[in-house]
Amino acid sequence: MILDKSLLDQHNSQGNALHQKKYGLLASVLQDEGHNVNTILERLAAFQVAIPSWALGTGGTRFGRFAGGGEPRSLEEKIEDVGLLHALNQSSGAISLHIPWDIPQNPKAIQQLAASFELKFDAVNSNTFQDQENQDYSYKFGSLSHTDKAVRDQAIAHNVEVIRHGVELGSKSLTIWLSDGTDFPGQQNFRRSFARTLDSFEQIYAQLPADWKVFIEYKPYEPHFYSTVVADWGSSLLFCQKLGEKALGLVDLGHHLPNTNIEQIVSRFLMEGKLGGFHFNDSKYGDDDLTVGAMRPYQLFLIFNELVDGMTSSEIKNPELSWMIDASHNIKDPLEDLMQSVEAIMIAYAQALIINRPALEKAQLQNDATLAQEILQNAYRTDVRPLLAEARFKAGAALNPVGFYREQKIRKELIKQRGEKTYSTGL
Ligand code: AFD
Ligand code: MN
Ligand code: MN
Repeated sequence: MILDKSLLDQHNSQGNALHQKKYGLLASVLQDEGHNVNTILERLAAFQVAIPSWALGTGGTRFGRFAGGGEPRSLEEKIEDVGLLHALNQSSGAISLHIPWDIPQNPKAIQQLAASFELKFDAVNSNTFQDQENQDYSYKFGSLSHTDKAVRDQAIAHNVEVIRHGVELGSKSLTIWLSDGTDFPGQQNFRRSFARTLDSFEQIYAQLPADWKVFIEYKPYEPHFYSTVVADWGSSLLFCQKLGEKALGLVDLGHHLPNTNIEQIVSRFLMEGKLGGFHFNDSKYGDDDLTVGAMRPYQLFLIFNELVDGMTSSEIKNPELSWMIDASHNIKDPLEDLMQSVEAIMIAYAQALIINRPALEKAQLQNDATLAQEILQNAYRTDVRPLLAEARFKAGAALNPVGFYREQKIRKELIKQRGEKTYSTGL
């Protein structure tokens, strides 16, 4: 669906008076506090979060899936949906594809379509956690870590194929989430599974184009419940260090055991220059894939505190990061959910940008925990939403993306075009 720009202008002029009131006050307070508001706005405008191709339909659980209506039926329609999001917020300028759920049949045309919406292709994702029709060997007992070389070779070839698709689209990285693991103690030898996986990773790594990176995502459990080959950030970092410069860790916020200090993990990865990217989502229990910021916005802010520290400190030499959402859910309209997720990410980023860092450093040196908390929470409790709205306004996006989407009854329109019972590929 192509957005009629004049409707956006109308929406913005209606909301502008109230917006200016809120923005004007916030901007003058921030200015008084010594911040350069224009720099903040520029940084917000430059921040782009990739939308995963598998999040545009209502996900589901292993118990079932409820069609949301008007879901994209093809890769082309998925790109149109991301294009729509990007038009509404100007912060979703990339798409991350999952292969084979979304194989581009005509890469040139797909690339042109994406470019028409000003979208780029972020990391491509391989899938060796499901068996595909007509594949020779099953991944029931693993893929890149499998005991049988023939299965490993098949999984390696798939990853190389994914790189090939990515190259055709202008992608620059491959994300590997390896679901391999065991369900029972004694089922596998930990050391040998690691060695086999490393060997498989090395073969994939050898096929990476010179300007590509590979992201190694970790996850402690699910679909296997006793052990996972790449269980945690330590395992991910180990693999990456052994592989070389182009291998970097990927943090999915839902892939930690309860109460894990994720911000400290982020800091460690950055310290070693080994952080590749993020899969944003939120969770109460595990890999819940809920809307970003729905459960633990303070944790997200603390993570961004580390990220901004890492991105601005001259001591840190980390390559540029890939920001991606990885969420799929059962009950919300996927586009509304994604708008909320992007907004939550931007809020955390903006709050982290207004932390008084020199004061925080001083408090830390003086072991003043009270003051350190005051400084952090002063930023966290600032309502930065007018900054985001202003950045969007300047970029020609909607002052209130979800509001606009509802005013214009966009889902209803999509249902009219695509039908009530449509299922997009993904989990
Ligand atoms: C997994 C991982 C991973 C993968 C996704 C598939 O987070 O990134 O691509 O689910 O939906 O839990
Ligand atoms: Mn993920
Ligand atoms: Mn996940």
